[in-house]
Amino acid sequence: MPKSISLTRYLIEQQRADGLIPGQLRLLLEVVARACKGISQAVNKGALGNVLGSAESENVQGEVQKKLDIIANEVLIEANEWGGHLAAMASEEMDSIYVVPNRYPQGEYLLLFDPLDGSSNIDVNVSIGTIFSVLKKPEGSPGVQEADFLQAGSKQVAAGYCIYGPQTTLVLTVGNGVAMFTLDREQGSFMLTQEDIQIPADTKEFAVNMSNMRHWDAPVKRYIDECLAGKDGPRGKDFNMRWIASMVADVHRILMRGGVFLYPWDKREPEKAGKLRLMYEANPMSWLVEQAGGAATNGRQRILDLEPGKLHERVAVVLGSRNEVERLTGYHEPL
Ligand code: P6P
Repeated sequence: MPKSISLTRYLIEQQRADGLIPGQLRLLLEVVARACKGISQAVNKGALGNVLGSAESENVQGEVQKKLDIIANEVLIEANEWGGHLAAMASEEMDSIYVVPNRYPQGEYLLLFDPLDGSSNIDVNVSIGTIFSVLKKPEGSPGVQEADFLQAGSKQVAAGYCIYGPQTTLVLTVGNGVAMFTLDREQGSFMLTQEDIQIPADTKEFAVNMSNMRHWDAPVKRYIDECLAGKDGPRGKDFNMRWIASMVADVHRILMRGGVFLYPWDKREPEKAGKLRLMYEANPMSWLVEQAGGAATNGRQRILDLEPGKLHERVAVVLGSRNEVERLTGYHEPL
């Protein structure tokens, strides 16, 4: 791979090669990447920038917001509202959609994001990240309303995340495989460092919050028990466990070396189906994982096939190495 392919060059060359990235979408992705650079700067300042700690407010999920949650949300809104490529935005941190103000031209895309996922890790200096998903505004829809966002994950035209860890790394798909760009802080550019990322079909590593085990349904308990039984059990191999409690970091590890990630249904809040949000966490991550050869279900159905009923809908998530996801999904009764 030539050493110096920037995100801009990559997107232009993809646009030429397969037309998957119309000009407006390329501009949108470059604006999102620039916003992630700004968020990375704020995250990296930490205590020096007075950005740690809670903001004394709650989001639509009823979660206490961190200062950086709000900063990241504002950076994404301000970066994207004026460019003319978006009709509206939706965020984990905002109750309702944000329609591009009339003083700016409206575009054909809808941008959804979790501006800073894993924010419980901010104050303890553990990797966090921005997750984003791009949909097209339905044709002929006068203006833009929340219902325009309620599209299955299979309708996404772009999805990605930016992880703020030892490196700041942007991982992106437009439907033609998964590419990774590492931020070169001297140049201020995201540089292509890996393309056509592939998740191994098998793994010996699972990621789940084990403290919730007593609340899971039987198929998930069976799957994890078999992993814990190791080589003397039905799986015939020992498993390792990782849980960073930051979806971006856990999914990034799986894209880099395989594994299976579970945030399963939990009997404590059965109506919520799961903790993670469908539109701006599960859908973008599921598309990335599928584009890298993995699989993603809610335990029974392909996540990307789920028809959303609400903007902030939650979902159970099992994603990663295809053979492991299919095994666990197979333990559930078909619908
Ligand atoms: P728990 C972070 O708050 C998040 O939404 C995901 O990033 C992460 O995978 C999960 O919640 C962690 O949840 O219950 O283990 O703290």
